[in-house]
Amino acid sequence: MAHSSVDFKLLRRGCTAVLVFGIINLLGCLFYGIGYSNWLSPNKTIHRNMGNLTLVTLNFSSGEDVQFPDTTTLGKTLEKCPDEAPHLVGPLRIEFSTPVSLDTVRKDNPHLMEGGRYKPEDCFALQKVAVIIPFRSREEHLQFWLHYLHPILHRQQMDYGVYVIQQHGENTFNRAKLMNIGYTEALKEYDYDCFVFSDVDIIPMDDRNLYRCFSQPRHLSVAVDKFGFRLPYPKIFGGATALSKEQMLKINGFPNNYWGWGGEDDDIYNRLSYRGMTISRPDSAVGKCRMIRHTRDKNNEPNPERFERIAHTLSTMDKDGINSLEYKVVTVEKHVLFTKITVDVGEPIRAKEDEN
Ligand SMILES: *[C@@H]1O[C@H](CO)[C@@H](O)[C@H](O)[C@H]1NC(C)=O
Ligand SMILES: *[C@@H]1O[C@H](CO)[C@@H](O)[C@H](O)[C@H]1NC(C)=O
Ligand SMILES: [Mn+2]
Repeated sequence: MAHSSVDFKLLRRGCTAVLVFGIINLLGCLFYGIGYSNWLSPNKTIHRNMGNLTLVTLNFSSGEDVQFPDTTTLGKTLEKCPDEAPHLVGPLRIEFSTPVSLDTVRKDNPHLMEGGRYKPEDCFALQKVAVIIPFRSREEHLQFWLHYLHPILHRQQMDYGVYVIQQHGENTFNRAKLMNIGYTEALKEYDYDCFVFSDVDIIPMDDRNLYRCFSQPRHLSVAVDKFGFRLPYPKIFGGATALSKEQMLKINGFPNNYWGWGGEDDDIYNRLSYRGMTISRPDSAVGKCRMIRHTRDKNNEPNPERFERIAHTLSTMDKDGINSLEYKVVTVEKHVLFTKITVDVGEPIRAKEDEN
């Protein structure tokens, strides 16, 4: 009896917390909703300045699947996985009130192979996907990410691996360079044909949001709660994205010289657009995501050079990217749930020759 009354108290406390959380969320949505109403009008030019960028035409491309080479010739007799994975469930309940332990996540995902690798057992995956997470001291976010994403990726039937690319030391954070490193290091391990780049705090709210590649570069985090479940501006290409190896090579990867917060994602958008590509996105229902709330990280201040840099992408992209990438691997750790590669990315060069 005493036992059940304790349970009840706990339950009541839990409910109050959920209610308060809900109200806060609702207020947040209202606030953003009013501020950002009518952004989303496909194929319409919206001239509004969001404070950091002038907007241009939004082009929703259909996002057809890419045809990757037939993999059934690799000695396996398995049939190709179906185009539509049969175990998807649609909308998911995502919340961050109760921390999850990696032990639990490991138990929940018994099919993982060392290094956070998975491959469907009963069919041949359509794509080989490396999921790259640029990272530094966000252990709690990583736990949520692994807890939610492994089962989703499992249901999506991809042959995938999770790579956490951790910036070593205390220097200013360099997200795009970490993503270049993840791309390079993952390719040394396996013949991946698709690369998903995800911030550690972005969780999709629908498993029909496929974490794989399409005929055009894919933006996955299209309707984030933080932005009132809308695109903050049409050219946004941050958060979580997917690029095929071919698309990566076309743009020479990402810039290596954006130190601190902001702009690197806009540079990547510029690169794609200068190479004639358009952005593919799921619709705003399937593309709903939650972002784990957090305060600004240490040593990731807004980058004062970002506006200057994104104005010159066209002339810098061919010499700054995968072809100029330099770094040192500090450690490689193979965990069950992920591969963690700690890297020394160096520090900002403020010299003249680095300017365009
Ligand atoms: C929009 O996308 C379509 C199909 O991908 C393409 O043909 C068209 O040129 C694009 N329009 C703009 C303005 O980029
Ligand atoms: C503009 O804001 C978006 C969303 O927060 C961010 O991803 C992007 O990097 C910013 N761009 C610049 C130039 O500050
Ligand atoms: Mn964040």
